[in-house]
Amino acid sequence: MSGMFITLEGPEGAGKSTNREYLAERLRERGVEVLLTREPGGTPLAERVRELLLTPSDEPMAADTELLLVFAARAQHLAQVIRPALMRGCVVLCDRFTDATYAYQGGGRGVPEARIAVLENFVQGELRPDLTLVFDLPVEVGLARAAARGRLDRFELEGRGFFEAVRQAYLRRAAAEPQRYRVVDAAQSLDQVQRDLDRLLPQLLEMCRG
Ligand code: T5A
Repeated sequence: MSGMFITLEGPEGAGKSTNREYLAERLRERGVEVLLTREPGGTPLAERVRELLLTPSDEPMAADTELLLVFAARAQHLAQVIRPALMRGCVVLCDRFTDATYAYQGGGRGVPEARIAVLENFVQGELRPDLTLVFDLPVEVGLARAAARGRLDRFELEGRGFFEAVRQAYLRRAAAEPQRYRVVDAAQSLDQVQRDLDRLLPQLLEMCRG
């Protein structure tokens, strides 16, 4: 595949969506063809699975059900959107991907990593992101930003301990594979975060063109 697959990760309210738009603009200004997408979701069917995952319900969702729904949506997204875009040579900027599964279902829910890895290999084959930006910030700051937007989704109703485990899982993954991950301090002002992204841009462009 000739394109490049960049994922944006981090806990709630870290600024992934805001900065995904910002990065896409900077890349497009320089003539790069960019496709923006997100998980869970990214196709009409996968967006319906997203609704199942995010809508609060009286029936508790078993951790394995959640895990399988996340990967079911991902299989559809890969088949319909991500793989075709990479084949066309696009840069795919995706708001969350399988690192979120390791962080939320693994770190947050306690699903063993080995079980996640089996599904990762089954659904993705050898496909992994070329680069992952982890927007890191203290849990309270992210939750306050998410709460300021209004109604909370099924994940945002979890307690502080859940999100602390999510954050630590992201940081562990980034530390274990520094060549793939860049950790961005997302607690800074938006201007400062975007100045940090500007500093990453030459390296991104080199990867896109290389
Ligand atoms: N999930 C997902 C899993 O459990 N497993 C998986 O495998 C996958 C793929 C998806 C949920 O699904 C779970 C994780 C999630 O809980 P989502 O809506 O995609 O939900 O993800 P959220 O993190 O909930 O999205 P948010 O919109 O809350 O966070 P973002 O995208 O990180 O933040 P953003 O850009 O929308 O910004 C939030 C607010 O903060 C402000 C923005 O203006 C906005 O109002 N903001 C800042 N304010 C001050 N300073 C800054 N630096 C700011 N940056 C942004």
